[in-house]
Amino acid sequence: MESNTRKLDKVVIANRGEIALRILRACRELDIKTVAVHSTADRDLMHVRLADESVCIGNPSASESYLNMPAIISAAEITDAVAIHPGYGFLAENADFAERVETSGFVFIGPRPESIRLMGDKVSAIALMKEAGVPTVPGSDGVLSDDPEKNLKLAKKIAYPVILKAAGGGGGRGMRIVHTESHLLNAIALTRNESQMAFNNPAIYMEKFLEHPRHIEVQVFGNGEGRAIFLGERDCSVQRRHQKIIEEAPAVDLSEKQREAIGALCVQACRRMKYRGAGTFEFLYEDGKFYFIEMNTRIQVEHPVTEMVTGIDLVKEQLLNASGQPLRYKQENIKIQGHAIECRINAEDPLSFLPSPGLITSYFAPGGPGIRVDSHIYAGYRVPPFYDSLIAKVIAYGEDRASALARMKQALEEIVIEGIKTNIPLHQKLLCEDAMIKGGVDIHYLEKKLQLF
Ligand code: MV4
Repeated sequence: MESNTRKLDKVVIANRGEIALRILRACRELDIKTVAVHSTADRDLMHVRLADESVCIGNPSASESYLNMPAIISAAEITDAVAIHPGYGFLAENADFAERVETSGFVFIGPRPESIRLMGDKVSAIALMKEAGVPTVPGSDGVLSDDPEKNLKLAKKIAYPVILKAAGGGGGRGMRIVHTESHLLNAIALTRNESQMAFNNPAIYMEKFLEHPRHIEVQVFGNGEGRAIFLGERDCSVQRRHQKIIEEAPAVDLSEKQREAIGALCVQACRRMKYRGAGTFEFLYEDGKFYFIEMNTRIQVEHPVTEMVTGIDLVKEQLLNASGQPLRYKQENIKIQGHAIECRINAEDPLSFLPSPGLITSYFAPGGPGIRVDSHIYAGYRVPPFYDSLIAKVIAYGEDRASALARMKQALEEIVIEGIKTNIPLHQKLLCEDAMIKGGVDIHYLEKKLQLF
């Protein structure tokens, strides 16, 4: 064994549901032992059953279990684990958690705490991207001042509509659109207050509000020592209330030249911060131009579409990186081949979007060429009411977009989930829409469509 590699003997999976099972599968492939930590509501999760060991860490409420840092670190201590994988959501982008994991002597399977902190502050993230040459939205170039005259002048220069965002926000939290000058100063005061309340940070910034963008994100992977690669992009524009429901790779109508250019800039930014592990640069894409908005320092829900078109197992790479292995891929060897689409299956009413927890009485998983299902459910499993309603991800791969779409349609015909309501009928309806068949819809498409249904 090389001196810079450590055996990742045992990993704590600090998450639940499909991603916990996804991480367990990657660990098994690499002969890494697993510890499932779970709440009292999650004893029957599939990955708890499959894990080498499991530790109950608290009550159903996430704040008492999956967000309970001492409980998770204690579980790592008593099981003699080496590393902790946070998955997505919960503590995945909590810099304090990453720090506590490392000061407790464990490997945090994710970026260094400083990177998480830097990207968690949206103002410092944008500043770093600008330095690296990544295109950003025209805006305040830093935190908004307290000078009303200056702010009025700035907004006029940017031109209305503008958007105010909390430096501590992200993912759609702490934003306010301002359409006219007469509303600006009041809006600034309100957004500052909300920002202070929600994020304990009154800092806000201003951007030009883009009215009909697509949401395109770039997947990167860094070795933590200044080497990084990009793994193409994903179009995640089909969303409602900041919850994505369909994602695909590659983005339609993006030229190879554009892809290479934006990818190279993201790699530059990763090099500058010696970024470690998997990360995602979020962009708005409008009129053929990219505008950076945020960086996510975690493995994302929609990572499978990237895996399908690159042939690279991102979770396995995370584990290998955490074990000290060098990056196994060179940029020139990464080729985007074919097309992949993911439909997120949620336990919810397809029209009202109200959660629909309860007992799954029967389950049949779709299959056949190009179909992948990432899910933890089984017949007899009870979906608890305490967490996110995501119960499965159906991913369809094809040699081109039409083929992936055809396979997805068939998969949604085959899948059987009985006992609870799901959004499968919504997916089936959407995949028959002309705009979806054509591709390239903007971030407002779904919400507008739903008003017509
Ligand atoms: C924007 C925007 C338009 N212009 N910024 C929402 C989530 C957060 N990540 C950033 N968001 C937006 N920022 C400017 N300058 C529109 C959104 C936005 C959005 C972005 C991505 C995906 C879905 C969205 C839904 C509504 C608004």
